[in-house]
Amino acid sequence: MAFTRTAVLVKPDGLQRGLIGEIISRFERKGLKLVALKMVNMTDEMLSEWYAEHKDKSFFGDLKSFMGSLPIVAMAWEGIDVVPVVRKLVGTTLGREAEAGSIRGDFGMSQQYNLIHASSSESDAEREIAIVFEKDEVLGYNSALDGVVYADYER
Ligand code: FUP
Repeated sequence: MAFTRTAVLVKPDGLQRGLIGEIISRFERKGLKLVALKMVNMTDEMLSEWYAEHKDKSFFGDLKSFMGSLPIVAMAWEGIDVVPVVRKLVGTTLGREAEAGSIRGDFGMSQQYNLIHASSSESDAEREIAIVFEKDEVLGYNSALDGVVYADYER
């Protein structure tokens, strides 16, 4: 089975709410592997590229100014089927409707202030990781947990 990567951002509201550790901890406990991590001030140019699919939406400008208002915490996580796994842990977009047990469901009430971004496909993940990380900032490695999290036949 293929190990893939996904991009995660803890958004400005997640930073302000002190949820960085909580969010990282949930992915760690799930058995995912952290392969890149840094704080970034997202520029308007980066955000226009990040949210290109929303460029004609009414909330585009507002969303970009929110996302650029404070640093975000950018991460890349690795695992089998990691894109859908992380989306499930994150929950649906609107916090007050998101499933209890998910990050947005447990901590969020808003649509825009929804704490976290997670890539929606493998191609988006590749594109997004390249927006925030240089190639040499994404660090693959053998984790001691690899053989505990997955059975041999799965790897
Ligand atoms: P998600 O994939 O769950 O992060 O959400 P979407 O791709 O649908 O939306 C991207 C971001 O736009 C979300 F984080 C929330 C934000 N948004 C608004 O700010 N206003 C809206 O009316 C809709 C979405």
